[in-house]
Parts: sequence; C-alpha cells; structure tokens
Amino acid sequence: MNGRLKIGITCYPTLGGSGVVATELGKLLAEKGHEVHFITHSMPFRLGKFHKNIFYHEVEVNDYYVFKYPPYDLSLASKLAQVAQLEGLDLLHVHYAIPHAVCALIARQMVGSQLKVVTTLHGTDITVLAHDESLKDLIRYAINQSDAVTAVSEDLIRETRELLAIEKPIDLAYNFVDKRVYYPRDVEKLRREFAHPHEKILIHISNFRPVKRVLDVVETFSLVSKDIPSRLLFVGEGPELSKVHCKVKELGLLDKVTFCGKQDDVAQLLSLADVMLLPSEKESFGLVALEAMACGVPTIASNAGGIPELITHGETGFLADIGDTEKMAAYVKLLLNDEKLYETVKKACLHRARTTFCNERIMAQYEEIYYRVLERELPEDLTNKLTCLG
Ligand code: GMT
Repeated sequence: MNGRLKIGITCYPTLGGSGVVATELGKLLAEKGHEVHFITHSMPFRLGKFHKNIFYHEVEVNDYYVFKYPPYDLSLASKLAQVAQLEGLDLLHVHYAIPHAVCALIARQMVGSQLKVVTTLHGTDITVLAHDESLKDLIRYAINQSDAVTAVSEDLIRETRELLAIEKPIDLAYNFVDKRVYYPRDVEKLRREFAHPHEKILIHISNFRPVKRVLDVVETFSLVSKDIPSRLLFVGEGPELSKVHCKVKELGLLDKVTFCGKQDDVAQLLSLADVMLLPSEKESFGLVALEAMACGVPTIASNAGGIPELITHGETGFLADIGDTEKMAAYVKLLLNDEKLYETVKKACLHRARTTFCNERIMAQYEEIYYRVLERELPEDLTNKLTCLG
C-alpha cells in the first residue's frame, strides 16, 4: 500500500473498553496494510488468531529481589525503545496517559524525535487519576509532550482542559465498532433458552466497578419487572458482583436474573436483548452502549460524562439523572410498551452506529493524525475517504 506506516500500540490488554478499542484499531490498520506492533504485558484479549501485518511483543517485568515493586513502567519504556529501533517504527500510539504515554516519551528520548508519540485518553486516566495531586503534573507533562493527543469524547476533552489547564489541541476521536462483528445476529433459538416468548430481555455488561452503579440496574429491573414480564442478563465480573447478587436475592429476583460472567461473544448476547441498561456515575464514552446500538439495542443510561454524545435522548435511547432509577424504569417501560416507538429507536440506533461511529470513519481520523505528526502527505485514497466521510 501507499504510505504504509509502522505503528507500535500499547494498551491495557486484559480488560476494559480502552483495550478493546486499541486492539480493534490495530487490527483494522493491519488489514489496511500498515504494520502494527502490539507492545503489551500480555496478549490483547481481542487479538485472537494470527493476523497478517500484526506482531506481538511481550513486556517482561524484572522482579529482582531488591525491587519492592517490580518496575513495569521502566520495562515497558525500555521495550518500546527496543522495538521502535529494531523494527524502525514511525510512531507509538499509546492508550492511557499513565503510565503508557510517559513510557512512550522515555522511549522517544532514547530513540530520537523522529519517533512520534500519539496518546489517546480514555477516561479514568483523567477523570480519576488527574484528581490525584501526586500524578496530576505527570499527566499534564505526558499530554503536553505527546506529538498528538486524542480523547474519546468532547466531554473528556473539556474535563482534561479544566482539570489540567491544558491548552494544547486535543483531537476528538470517538470510539467505534466493527460493523462486521456488531450487527443484529439471528439468535431466535438461543433466546428461547433465556426467556419465554412473551418476556422481554434487559442486559447490563460491565466490569462491575462502583462507577458503573450496577445496583441501579437491579433497582431499575425490579421496577420494570413489576409491570412487564422480563428477564435480566448480567455479563461481566468485578468488585461489586457479590453486592449485586445479594440485592437480586433480597428483592426476590433470583429466578429472573442470569449472571453470565465474562463472555467473549458479546454481539451474540446483545442481540438477545431488547434494552441495555447503563446507569454509570461517569462514563467518558460508554463503548458498551455503542456495541448495543450497533446490534439494534437501545440503551437507557445516565446523563453522565460523554454518554449524551453517543445517545441522543429520545432518538437513540433515553437518559435520566444519575441514580434516578424510577425515571430509567419509566423509559424502559415506555420503549417496551410501544412497538412503533421501539422500532423507530432501533432503526435510529443502527443508522447512528453505522455512520457517526463506524470503523472506517474513526480509523481514517486516526490515520490522518498519524500522517500529520509525521509531517507526511496524506495518501490519495485517505484524502478521498476523509472527503467522502465528511
Ligand atoms: O470503565 C471501563 O469500562 C473501563 C475503561 C477502560 O479503561 O477501558 O473505560 C473507559 O474507556 C472506554 C473506552 O474508551 C470508555 O468507553 C469508557 O467510558 C471509559 N470509562 C470511564 O470513563 C469510566
């Protein structure tokens, strides 16, 4: 291909939306013909089988006995520099300011300024870590010294600027889904295993951290199930899981709730559902709601962080104040009791996911940023694509 780039990607490979987005982006870039090197402490969980143009470099941490804390960050910085030099990388695209951007900056100093650093902010690296006085200056430094910085929502850009007094431009690059993976699957047979034909299915997928407010999911479902025969699927695991279990039991809902645990084929499970619940306290984007949207499943969410940039209230889902489970339940009932409204919202979800948040659009945006920091001319096909995507 014309203008082939050699890109190093570092992310948290085992959990969370940031790792998913980083991995999917790497796969798409490789598919297009770029050379992609994942440099992480373990194999990114969405990488799966062998892919042409993708290489994996494991960061091994030295646990020499005098180290109270094994120096992962230094091992990563050193590995980034080694791979960059050996493979002649053009740039490092690192996901999360701390520690990944800082490590990439060290690597750039070791290798030379021809190695560019692109940092993507995902959320908690700002919304949680930038409140920590011991890290704040380091995060600001990492952002200011990166050759380009992107964030997954306008809300995250605003918060980054406010919290850290950043003046440097930050590019907006929304999260995306691969429409070849996330689409409404035919799950009629499987659906019968989870619910009776007259029952509706609600779903919640998360890492069950306190920020997800999973107890609100249980309360919302409890209110809905009083009026609408329904079932709730929980997908994922995390620190709040046992509290959630207790609440389900306390409300006498055990026979209506299924805990699926961690699952790989999320698109399949999403396609089973009628509605997704995402009542988070904070969400810089809410990738899981986009995955649901792409499968034609509307989300009822909290009006928090970047969620309103993804979900337009009344059009592609419904938003309520954080903690307002009565309102959330009312919106679920409104949608599930009105077939025409449901179909309209579903159609709008599919359209939005395939346009604003489609993989081609977002990948082209990232590529444009890569060529910009490298001060290279955009290949003609990319210029055409960007013009055509608008
Ligand atoms: O909170 C999570 O679900 C995990 C976290 C992560 O680090 O992967 O998610 C953050 O990044 C995602 C991908 O950009 C966003 O979709 C999530 O909204 C964001 N989480 C928060 O802001 C709490």
